[in-house]
Amino acid sequence: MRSQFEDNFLFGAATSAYQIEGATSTDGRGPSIWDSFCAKQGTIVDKSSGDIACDHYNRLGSDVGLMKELGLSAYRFSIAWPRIQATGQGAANPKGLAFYDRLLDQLLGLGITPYTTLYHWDLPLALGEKGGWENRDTAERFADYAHCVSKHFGDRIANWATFNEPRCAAFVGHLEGRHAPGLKSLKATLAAAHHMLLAHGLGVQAMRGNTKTKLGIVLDMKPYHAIDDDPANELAARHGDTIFNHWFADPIFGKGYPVEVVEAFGDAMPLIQDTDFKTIAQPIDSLGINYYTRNLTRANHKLPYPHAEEVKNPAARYSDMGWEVFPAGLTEILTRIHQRYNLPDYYIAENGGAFPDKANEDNFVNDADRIYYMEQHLQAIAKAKAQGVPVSAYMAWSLLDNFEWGLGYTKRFGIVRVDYQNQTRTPKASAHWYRDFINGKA
Ligand code: GBH
Repeated sequence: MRSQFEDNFLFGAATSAYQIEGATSTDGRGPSIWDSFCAKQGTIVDKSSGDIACDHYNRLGSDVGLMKELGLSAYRFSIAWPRIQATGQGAANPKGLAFYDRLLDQLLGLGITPYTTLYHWDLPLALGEKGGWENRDTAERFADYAHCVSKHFGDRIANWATFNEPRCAAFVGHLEGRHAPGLKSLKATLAAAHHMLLAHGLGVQAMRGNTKTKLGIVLDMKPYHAIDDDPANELAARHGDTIFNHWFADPIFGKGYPVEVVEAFGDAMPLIQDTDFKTIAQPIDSLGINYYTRNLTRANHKLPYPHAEEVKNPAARYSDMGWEVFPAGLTEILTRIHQRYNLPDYYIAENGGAFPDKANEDNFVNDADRIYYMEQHLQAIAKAKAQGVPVSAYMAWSLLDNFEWGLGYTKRFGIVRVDYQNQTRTPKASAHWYRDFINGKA
């Protein structure tokens, strides 16, 4: 199986700052919208927060050592904007930069290729209080932050993504209200979506002169499949698919918003300036895709546009998130996206599953479900590669069990178990399997 991937194909794991770092007020880190969201009642199912999380901030050395032991050749992490600029603007905080300098030194010293994301949802609270992503000025602030980190870290980071899942940040944060800032407004959602896209374009512009390495973005994607051939269901699936997979990608790759988006939401859209689409469509070098599942769809006109209701597949396996395990969807997404946008490079920035892990008294987890999941999805990638899609890396989500946003610590995605009582890390069976796979032994 390893032989279906080139020798220089990177096999890594991914994390994000707020989900693992903890140390939320250490060394000059300012508060983020997630700190204040978690402090509100009724936001996080187990009333937890990322205050301590995996305490990664204080366990950097041993965590990177663990990556090496597991044979990883790449690591995708995110930079916490409020560590770099406590209020989202002004001079960079030297202690914040120093933390990521240490991380990079250790990764590079051990031959692990660093991939980074500048925005994995932890907006500085001071900017949140000025309207957050509803405020167009936040895009300018982001460009300034992007300039600052790219100038400092330069070519030591092999692959830069401006955003992680802007779709999720816009919709789950501003329409569903389950993520920070917890709004339920279509107008806020559309403004946030547009301003994040604008921030992406301005950010790429700001970084281009500071680094020769790859610039891009990470989008979440999943195919929508109609439950049967009833034309109403097929239409709902088609519209759902466009909204989910192309709303963000189309403008980034120079096509503007899909017509469906403009038709459905035009009246509630924020002010779009003439040059915005040109700014958003900066050439990029690499697209990261987060893939977890598909959406099996039935039309339901009681739901807002795209009137797509997700239904269960009685024949399928499901993860602990209630997501169908559907590896073929990853081959489909990769081949479709390549056909439509024809990019020079793709990587899987996240893929993995939460499963009801049971640890024994030694904290060991025999997570056969996760091994099956990873193996099937790696095979799905190999299939897309055989059809000519240039995929160059795979990042398992996640290196560690961590803070799963609104679901707190109730879901475990790690290939390494974290015992939150004492912060012990124990590689699960999947981590052993992954190491063997990477070494050509599985
Ligand atoms: C990715 O999002 C994220 O990039 C990553 O941070 C996350 O840990 C991972 O997937 C697994 O979910 O908080 O109650 O709204 C994919 C989109 C975001 C959908 C988190 C599920 C959790 C439910 N996911 N969301 S809730």
